[in-house]
Amino acid sequence: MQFEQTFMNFLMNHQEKYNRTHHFLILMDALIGAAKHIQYYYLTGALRGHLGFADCVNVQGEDVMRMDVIANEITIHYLTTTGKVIQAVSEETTDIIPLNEESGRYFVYFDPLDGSSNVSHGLPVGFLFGIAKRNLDGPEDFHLRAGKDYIAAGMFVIPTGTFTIALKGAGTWRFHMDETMNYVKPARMMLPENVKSWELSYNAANDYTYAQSIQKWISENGRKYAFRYLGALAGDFHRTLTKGGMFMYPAIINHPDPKKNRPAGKLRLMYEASVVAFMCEEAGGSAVDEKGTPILDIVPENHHQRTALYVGSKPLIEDIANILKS
Ligand code: FBP
Repeated sequence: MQFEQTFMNFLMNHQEKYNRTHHFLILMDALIGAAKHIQYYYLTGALRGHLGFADCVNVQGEDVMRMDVIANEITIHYLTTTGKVIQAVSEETTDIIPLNEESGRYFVYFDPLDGSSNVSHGLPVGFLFGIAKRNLDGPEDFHLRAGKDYIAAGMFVIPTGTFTIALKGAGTWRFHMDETMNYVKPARMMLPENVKSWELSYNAANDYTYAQSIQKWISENGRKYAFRYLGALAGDFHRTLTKGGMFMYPAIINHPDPKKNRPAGKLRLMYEASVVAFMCEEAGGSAVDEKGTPILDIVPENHHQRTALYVGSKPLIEDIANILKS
């Protein structure tokens, strides 16, 4: 019989190796529990009629899916049970969620169900999270953390049962769900240097609305790489991490209908862009915004702040960053 190392065993060894505490194990156990619960509801969603709209809009002004509400409720429940979370930020909750502000140890920023346009089709979506730690050397001022201050970030691709997590200074690791619904078999992820496997991923229907410099870059370089687009950040970035290349969601600034312009970008900084940027950097890649600024250096002014995103293999991101800065 073949037995694989479980994620929790991997993490306990990591905590022991770096002389860390049990607190983080309790938090990660809760996030794993939430992901499995969300996976179950998504897998049975079509049968149970959970894949429709919830007849309400979220703080972003977007129509909310029933599964967004279910996934958000499940995640907040599990985070609350730990007693370890100071505050949480969720894409589906307008305000910052106070949980254990006195004795909590971590801030958790999450998107409980990323890739809404795939939900009604039962296609892959994601559960994204970023974790930062309380200031243990003095009073906590509850400021919103930049990605570079995260201690961990990860994503579950649902319902494929793939879990990828990056631990600060310890790399990015991928796990797969086994027959007992445990995440097992840790594999270290490093973006491949061989450009032959690189892929580009972006919403090609929008390319005429991007900055002229980005449109020019696409026309000069687009055909050098395979093109793939799932329409869910978790799924698309999952491929970028495996194959190399670049995922991008540029600012939309030349849309014929000015109301559809998104000069600040579409994706959310704290629980989408910083999460994939953190995982990408721990896997040897990088990520920038529309000004060519490293995503992990951006200090949020608002917990639902948006940003443009270019993430992937360093040579491509450096190339794009030089164009964006010029
Ligand atoms: P939410 O679904 O969580 O709002 O996330 C935004 C998102 O769906 C990303 O997952 C994806 O990369 C992008 O928007 C797709 O946007 P578009 O449909 O404009 O290509």
